[in-house]
Amino acid sequence: RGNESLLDQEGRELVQQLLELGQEHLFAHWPAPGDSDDRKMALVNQLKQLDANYPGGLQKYVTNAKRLLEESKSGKNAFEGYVPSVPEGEKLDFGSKEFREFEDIGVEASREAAFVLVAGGLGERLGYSGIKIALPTDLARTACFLKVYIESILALQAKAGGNAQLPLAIMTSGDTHERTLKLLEKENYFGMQPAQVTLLKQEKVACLSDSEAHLALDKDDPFAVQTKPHGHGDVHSLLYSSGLLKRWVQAGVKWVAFFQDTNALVFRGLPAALGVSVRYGYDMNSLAVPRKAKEAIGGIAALKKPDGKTLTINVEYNLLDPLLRASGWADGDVNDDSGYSPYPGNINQLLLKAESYLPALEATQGVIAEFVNPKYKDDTRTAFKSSTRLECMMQDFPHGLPSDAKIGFTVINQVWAAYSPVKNSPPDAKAKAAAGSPSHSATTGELDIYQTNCRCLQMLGAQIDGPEQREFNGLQVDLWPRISWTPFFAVSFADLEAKVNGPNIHISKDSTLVIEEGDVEIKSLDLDGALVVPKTGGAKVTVDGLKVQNAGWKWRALKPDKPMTEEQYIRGFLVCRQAQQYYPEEGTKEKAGAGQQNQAALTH
Ligand code: UGB
Repeated sequence: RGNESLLDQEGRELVQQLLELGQEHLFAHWPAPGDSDDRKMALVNQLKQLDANYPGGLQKYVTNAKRLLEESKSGKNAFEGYVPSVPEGEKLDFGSKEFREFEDIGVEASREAAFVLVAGGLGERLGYSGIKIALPTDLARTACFLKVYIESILALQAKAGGNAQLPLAIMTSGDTHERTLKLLEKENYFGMQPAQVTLLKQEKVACLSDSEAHLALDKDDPFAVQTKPHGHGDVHSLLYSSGLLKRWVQAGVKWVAFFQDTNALVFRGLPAALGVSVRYGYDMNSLAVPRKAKEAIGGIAALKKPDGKTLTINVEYNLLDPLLRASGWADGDVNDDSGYSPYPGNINQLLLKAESYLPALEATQGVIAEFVNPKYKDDTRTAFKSSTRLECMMQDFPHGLPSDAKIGFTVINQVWAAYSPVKNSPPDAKAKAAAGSPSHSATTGELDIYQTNCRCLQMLGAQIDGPEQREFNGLQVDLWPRISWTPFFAVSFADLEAKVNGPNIHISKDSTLVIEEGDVEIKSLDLDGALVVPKTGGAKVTVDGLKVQNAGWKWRALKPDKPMTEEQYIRGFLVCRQAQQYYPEEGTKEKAGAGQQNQAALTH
């Protein structure tokens, strides 16, 4: 009371609205006018911001929160009464004839695709202080994730020919926005036109302190509301509220591909999955992996609802087992004869058909499915251990589609081929591996790139020796020859097939091959050591009859008592560059720093 005069019209209306929503506690402690006025204004300004950031404003947020908290309190299972079955979809062997056919269709369709990278998360779980997309994908080529993604899109764009510019949106957050922008600017957008790239910044949402959906005030500052991230599902509302999806569709975009921040192999599977979307006309298609029963990733399931309609959607692993048991499968979530669960593993790499995505966003404003996950103090399920908030996940999008929408999946049967994200810190990765799960570590994220490249060349008839069994950060891993190339060299099997003559290639097990130039043909090569094909600035490179023998580059396990960088720590190794050959030799200057790195490496 008495403080009304401090507020403008908008502020007064918002406060009034919040009072009607039972949020008196936000203002009850306010002293008389003249005392702490600037702090009161700071709170009202923050509330205005929170109101503006959420579709439907704080009124809608609190109303949604009350409903979801009520459901949570009563222990309602989101999938109660639903009967799961295995949805329709395609399972492909990486590199098979069928895979390549789908890939060809997908590469062709990508001329009408737009790409969305969700990169609002910080690397806390990984034990990395920077933004994850700035991490090198591998220490042979040392290109960062963002560079690999952009190069892949540009390589697809080059195939589209003409003036095509495939658009890229990057969802950032307060934690990652500035650093993402700086990285792009510093690297000249890695070759993209700045206008091709749109950054969409997600904002945090208000925290809730109890089951009545009271907004939580900051413990140290009674003039501020606590906030937390709303989740990667924000990407849908941002594509809607920014008008970006609509503009893309007007410009002819037919497909929208979503991917996560640290999976360097995503473009190995995405074109084939796009081919599957095209052939079957999928409104939504999830690139997926074989999933071990009970593995801690969601399973994609077709759920028959009590009204007879079917919803194909990701079911989180903790819900899948009880759902199966409740529907008559007494053993719950178990492997079938293939040794895997029949429900494919969700990896959040999604392909949406723009024609159905846009109307779904317009109908829902992009707020598709929220949930709340409070940690209760006791069985009364009223008070929380700490504040909670509404969250949303991008894979829950099927809730926004009509019930006759075509939703499918594309599994790549080889787990190493299209999904090896960098998510877990060394101790967590070790624990996961010990429990028989993929470690999803920086170690495997890098080594799977080499494995995939080696196996691609093997499929084309090359003789690739190895792998060697090694231990890094306590993980038992296969170290294949370190083969890493720019996507301009090969973004598809068809590219690779056209550029290498497999049967005339031999690479020994401790070798490294780095290809930075796109226009390279390998007619014959015998490599035992390290070979770098640097950027030539456009001149075609033909490797023919080349025999390389040198001391090469060594992947050395770290010694814990020696100095190391964060990038090395999370992998458990560093690279000792002992000797290499450049071919053609003019490119050598670009690698002048290699010697310095070598000095550090020698201390290990
Ligand atoms: N992200 C954002 O952009 N904003 C956010 O608010 C949060 C995240 P995590 P998560 O790959 O196995 C997902 O944290 O959420 C970005 C699926 O939900 O790495 O634990 C973030 O930057 C799960 O079903 O993953 O689990 C990153 O790029 C399963 O598929 C992405 O969202 C799991 O990934 C994912 O964030 C998996």
